[in-house]
Amino acid sequence: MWHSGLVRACNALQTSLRTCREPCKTGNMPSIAVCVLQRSDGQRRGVVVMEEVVEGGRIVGLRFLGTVEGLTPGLHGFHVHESGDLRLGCASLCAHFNPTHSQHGGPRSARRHLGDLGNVFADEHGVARVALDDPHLRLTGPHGVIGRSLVVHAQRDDLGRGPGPDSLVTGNSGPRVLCGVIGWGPAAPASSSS
Ligand SMILES: [Cu+2]
Ligand SMILES: [Zn+2]
Repeated sequence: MWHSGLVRACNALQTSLRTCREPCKTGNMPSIAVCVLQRSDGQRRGVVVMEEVVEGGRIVGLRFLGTVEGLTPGLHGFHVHESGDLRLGCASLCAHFNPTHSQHGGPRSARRHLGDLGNVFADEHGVARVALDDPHLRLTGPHGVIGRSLVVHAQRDDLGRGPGPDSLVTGNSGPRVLCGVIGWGPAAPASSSS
């Protein structure tokens, strides 16, 4: 029976029956996005939730909140990459999200890829907390992140300050150690501030 098959698949995914059977009310437009960050071997290492920041009825940015673990202590480049294609793991996520055809920089650089979110800092336990607002990115539209991806790199992003030509392309942030596709999440819980 297809239904019991679904339930079994559900349990195999360690997802509750309730989650599988009931709609999670994403609405007609996403109110949050979610990215589960994994290693290339599929091991899960973190979650980042994205939500648009609204001030005075206007969207003024995109907030990234989450935790990533299993990193080497120190700074690690953190970017929105262009695609959400994991067929070759993190390698097929293409370059930094760059709809303005600019050069690599840091999140506060005048010239930057829109996907340039700088670095996350991993503590001595290898845990990095992500908490940043970006004024340019959105959930959807020309600057939208949904359907794209997040990548955490092995090395520090030099934010375009060099050395070498790759600084203005990748920030010399090295291999992609964690990545995940950014997808629609359920409707955000009502915010007490709005
Ligand atoms: Cu990157
Ligand atoms: Zn970049």
